[in-house]
Amino acid sequence: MGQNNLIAIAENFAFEGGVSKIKPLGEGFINDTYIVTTEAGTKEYILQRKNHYIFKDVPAMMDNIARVTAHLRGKVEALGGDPEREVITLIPTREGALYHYDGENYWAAMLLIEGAVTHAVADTPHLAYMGGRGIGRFQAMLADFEEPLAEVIKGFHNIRWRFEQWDKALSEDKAGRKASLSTEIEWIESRREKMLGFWAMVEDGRLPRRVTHNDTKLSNILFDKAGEVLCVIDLDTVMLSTSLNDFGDAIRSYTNTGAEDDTNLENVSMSMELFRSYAEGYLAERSATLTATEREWLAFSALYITYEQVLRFLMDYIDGDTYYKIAYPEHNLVRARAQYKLLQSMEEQYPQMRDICL
Ligand code: GN1
Ligand code: MG
Repeated sequence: MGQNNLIAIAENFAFEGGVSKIKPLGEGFINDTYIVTTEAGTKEYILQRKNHYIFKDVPAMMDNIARVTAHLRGKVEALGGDPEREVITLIPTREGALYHYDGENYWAAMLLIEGAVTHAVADTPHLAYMGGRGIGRFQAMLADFEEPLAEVIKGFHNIRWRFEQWDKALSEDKAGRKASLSTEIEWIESRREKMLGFWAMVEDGRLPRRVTHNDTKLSNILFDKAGEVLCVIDLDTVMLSTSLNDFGDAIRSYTNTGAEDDTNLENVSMSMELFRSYAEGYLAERSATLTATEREWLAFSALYITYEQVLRFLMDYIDGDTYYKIAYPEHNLVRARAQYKLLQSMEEQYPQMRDICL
């Protein structure tokens, strides 16, 4: 979208000062994100086009985010922290709405946190430890949030639902790719029962539902220059689920010695050192409040979420690449293979992972 159109959209929001410049930020797979500079120059902002093909009810999603951030703000203030740096601050439109609808797309805005740093890879155990603490604290601050939350994406980490989608994708075979994927399909099928067994504990309440971020990859955490976690961003998928999702997804992201879409599978494995550090950081904040069953299944959640990610990348490839943004035609297949390599590495190391968490 051109600069002038973007500026016209940005001007709907209650920023301090007229909008002077907009530039793209980051490489999210789902939304489009921009940095907005204003003439006043005192503050910068984030403007996001929310993908409403994926987030089918953007107003409900923004309502979730507004209520969760208000709750977090209360906690940060009570602890004497700086709520403009330790929580996302949504910027409403000039009419006081949480989003702007331009007739085609939904837009939302927030304050940019100055001097915050994101990391693409966890290159030190300390970073992983701090990330674990950050997510642990995020969950702890939301432990007493008791309002309902909209389910913004149906069955997001629900493998039973993912299998329904998967079975449909296979039977439709929209892109005609199924025949060439028998090996990869077997990766999924051979673990189906085991993964359903885990999810059954969420369904029958053995694993409690709590406020969960659901997308805890490293790049969704802002650090300050000293390496402390400032806040957790990208709250689009905040919902009620098992908070083990957040542990598992973080491990999938932090401990990978290669890239999520590495073409060289030799690079990909799970680093036990980073696993240990993240787990220690997380447990420092959460060990008092986890149930015995949560604790027992904490390590397994990394296998579960990584498996789910293999399934989702592969399913999108089978569907003809309609969900994730891709940079080249085989991208989703490359991602699926690289995540599968990571899953295998976790499976090999599972006994030790489990010991660390107990
Ligand atoms: C997507 O929001 P973003 O682009 O960071 C996806 C996550 C996946 C991730 C894979 C709403 O995250 O579930 O784990 O890509 N988010 C959604 O990197 O599907
Ligand atoms: Mg996201």
